Amino acid sequence: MTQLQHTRPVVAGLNQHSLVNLPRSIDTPNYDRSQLKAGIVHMGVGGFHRAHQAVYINELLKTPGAEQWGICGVGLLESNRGLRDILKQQDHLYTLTVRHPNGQIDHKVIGAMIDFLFAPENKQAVINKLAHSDTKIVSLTITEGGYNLNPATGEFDYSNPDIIHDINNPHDPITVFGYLTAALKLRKEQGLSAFTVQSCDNIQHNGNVTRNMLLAFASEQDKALSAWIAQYVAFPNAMVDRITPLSTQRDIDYVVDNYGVSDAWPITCEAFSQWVIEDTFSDGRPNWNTVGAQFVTDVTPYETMKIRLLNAGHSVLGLLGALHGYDTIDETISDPLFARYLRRFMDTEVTPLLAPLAGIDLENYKDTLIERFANPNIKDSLARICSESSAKLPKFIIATINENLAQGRDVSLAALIIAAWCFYCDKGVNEQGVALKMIDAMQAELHKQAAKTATQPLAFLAISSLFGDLKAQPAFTTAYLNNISALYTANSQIKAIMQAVIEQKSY
Ligand code: CS2
Repeated sequence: MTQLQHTRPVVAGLNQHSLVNLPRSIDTPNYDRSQLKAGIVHMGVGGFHRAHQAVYINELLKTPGAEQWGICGVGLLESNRGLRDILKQQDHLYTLTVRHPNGQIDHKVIGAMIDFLFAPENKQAVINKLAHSDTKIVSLTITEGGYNLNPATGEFDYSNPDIIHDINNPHDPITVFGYLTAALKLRKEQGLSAFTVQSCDNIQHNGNVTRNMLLAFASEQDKALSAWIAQYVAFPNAMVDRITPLSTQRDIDYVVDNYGVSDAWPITCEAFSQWVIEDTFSDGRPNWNTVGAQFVTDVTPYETMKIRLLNAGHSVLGLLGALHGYDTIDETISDPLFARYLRRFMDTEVTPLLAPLAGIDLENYKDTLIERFANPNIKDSLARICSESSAKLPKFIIATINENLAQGRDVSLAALIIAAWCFYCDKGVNEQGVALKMIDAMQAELHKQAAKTATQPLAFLAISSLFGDLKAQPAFTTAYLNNISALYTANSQIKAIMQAVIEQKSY
């Protein structure tokens, strides 16, 4: 008879009761969580929110007087059911393991979240929560793709079936726009003040985009409501930053071994964290500036710098590194050719477009980025970086290409990135023939167009919602076609192509 062998001792789960048993070196919430009110309702609770905004709030709650700024999470997707169960079982607590480049590790338990509502099970509860008088801010991390805009035109996409459903069924929403509108309508009817809608996604002018999209949606339902939203709801733009890899079994095991409790969805992230926010709020806000965030009147230059250097840099390493056969960002950037390619791209195709920023030394910012990417203790998978590239690249890289073309500047390093993306979508394997993960809302269309490349080399660029009229711009297509023909040569090697592009680049 074999008996079940436990490789690890059974440990208690993380929750409010087990907190007292944690080693003293762990930073646990030292505030009375039972006294917190949910002044913030957050839609889209993923790893990033839990490593960023919730951590700022956790710090703030350690000082008295901030009790009104607890967070209630909301999950809109069916796939959030498991998350709801985990958070509930853990009294909405979770561990945060911060890994510095030098090996230092900080252990924390974050207590800022006090409730979580799973929308598919009770839509009205979510609408009521959003319309509750305690709710002052509704924050969003719904990913770049969640804003429902056509990236090439910037217009709201009315053809999305979920949006059509929500416009016609105001009491049965599916999308974030349906929920926000239903709740704001209730607030207006009840004479409550409007909440702030605060985007925390990597989109240039994320507040303005959210405003434009919400107004486009609401005006289809109720013109008077849309005018009220335009007048009273604030949509601060913000730049958000903290590299947060997807959690793995390794992280779960690490928590058991080092915290002495089990956490079914722990977060691991880098030590660096930045949040620059425009100080325009409808009905008050936490003093985030006392815990490391920065309030400014215009966030535009910070956003551009971050999206065009960090996020774009990730995509450069992600797409090129994946084709070569690397798995993580730190592994990719430790290859000198990839580091050189990225730095050239940042220096010659991005930096000349960036406005100077008081107090920020761009050379130093780029050096820091390279160090952050190289952090050997953060295993950020290229699969995460390459996921949803159709929502990311228009903002991260194609915008840069368009601006360079408009100024008559060279785009050859960026052209290889787009060609590599096409090859990735077409073949779906790396140089060793190993399958690459493809997670993208536009997956079918990307593959369909990319697969025509061998016979119609510009077919991929015909996806006009992503590329606009790029295929009609010889200054781009000449470089793109060279790269396509190099990539589609039998036994091509991405490193040889990168080397050739660097050598031939005109400055
Ligand atoms: C990444 C971002 O998803 C991506 O492609 O570039 O998630 C990045 O890690 C964060 O924006 C860092 O702040």
